[in-house]
Amino acid sequence: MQEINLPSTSTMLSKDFLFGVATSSFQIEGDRKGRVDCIWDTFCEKEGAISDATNGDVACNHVELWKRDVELIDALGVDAYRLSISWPRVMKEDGSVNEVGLRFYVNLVDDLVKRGMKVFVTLYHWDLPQYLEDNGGWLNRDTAYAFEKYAEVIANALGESVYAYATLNEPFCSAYLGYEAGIHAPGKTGIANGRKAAHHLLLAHGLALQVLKKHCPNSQNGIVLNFSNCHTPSNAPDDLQAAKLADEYHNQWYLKPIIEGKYPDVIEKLSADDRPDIIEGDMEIIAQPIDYLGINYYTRTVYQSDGKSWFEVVPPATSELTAMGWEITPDAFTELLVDLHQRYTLPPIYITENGAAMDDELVDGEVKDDSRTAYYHTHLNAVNNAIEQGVDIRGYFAWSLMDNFEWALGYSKRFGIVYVDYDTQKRTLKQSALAYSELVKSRINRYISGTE
Ligand code: GCO
Repeated sequence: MQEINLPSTSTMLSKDFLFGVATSSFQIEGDRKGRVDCIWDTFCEKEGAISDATNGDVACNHVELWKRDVELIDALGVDAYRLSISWPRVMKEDGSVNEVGLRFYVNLVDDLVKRGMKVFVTLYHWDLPQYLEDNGGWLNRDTAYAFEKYAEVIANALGESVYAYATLNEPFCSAYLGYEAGIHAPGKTGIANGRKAAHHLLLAHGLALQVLKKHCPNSQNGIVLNFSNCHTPSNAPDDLQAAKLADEYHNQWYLKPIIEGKYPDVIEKLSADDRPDIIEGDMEIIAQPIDYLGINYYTRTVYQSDGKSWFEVVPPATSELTAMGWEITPDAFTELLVDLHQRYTLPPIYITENGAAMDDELVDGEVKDDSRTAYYHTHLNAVNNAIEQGVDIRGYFAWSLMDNFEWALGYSKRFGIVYVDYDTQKRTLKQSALAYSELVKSRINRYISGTE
């Protein structure tokens, strides 16, 4: 069996470094009747939107099976679990709280805490209540204020039993994929829409962060952003310029406002109509200090000039791809972390997602996913390399605990370290889960034997 190893001198093997697994509400929960509709329910009904024409009605049936899932997480030996809360399970259209929905999360967090687990809660992992979308969703500034109210409900209910709160997960995906490229819910398109949604999401982040800091000052309060290096096929000045623009447009657009209170220069290239409306005071709300930055990383992207002073994606040329068609680029992960560290004054970092979809097969009760284990091995070592170069990284979460609803690709892509049989809801640990668990548990043996 393929193993995951870190150098014995790695600080990642010390007690303070957290290892965890991650999931999100819509991708695993099911129990649609226990909540109001969200934009993903609507999107799933749209012809051709989801490649296998599935939806989140049942998913991993986690709302019913959560106790078993928590036992599974505990058995892996991880220190932390990252989950997200379904806004439509908690807030009803009239602004009142769905007490049954809220209780679900209170019980879940309670159980995790009792087991000694650190709980990372994301408030928004893309499942916007449909009633808010009906009023414009993230194109409507009011949605940011609705998010602030929802954040207050959660902060009051869960309080500081949550180790770390993230306001948003990957606003890039919500804004760009959802409102600009149209491949995620709600399927809107256009630059103006994408940029407006991004600004309102960042505003929502700032407003919710204030709430979290007020009610849960001892929790770690931050945000989760995704990054992909912007590489070029050549060193031609046009391509280098294209990659710089892509980096500003897709990566720095979300980080720079938070750390430095301003959008990157690429905003100047947009027509006045495409720029977001920034009201006085917005950037100050967005730029409040965060306690930590969550980074999600999967792969690099190669860009070239489109010949019109803008950028376009160059499809991967290598055969080292995951089932998503994403290149396997661990060195680029180190490069990215070091680069962000050099560019900005950042708070401590958690790697809140990293992992790979592979073509898994369950044979005789086993999933021999060596390629996924190898991915974890190389990417964990990439994190270690970044730490050695001075980047302050405090933890790592595997995406994902278990196979789940992979958005526009439905159940066709499996990211779990645990295999889910969607007919029986049986969970089976893949070999990558065993290897990850072994790595995590090997640390405990180190503390006990005092070799740390
Ligand atoms: C993301 C999301 C996850 C995805 C994962 C694989 O990073 O896009 O947080 O929900 O499932 O990334 O695409």
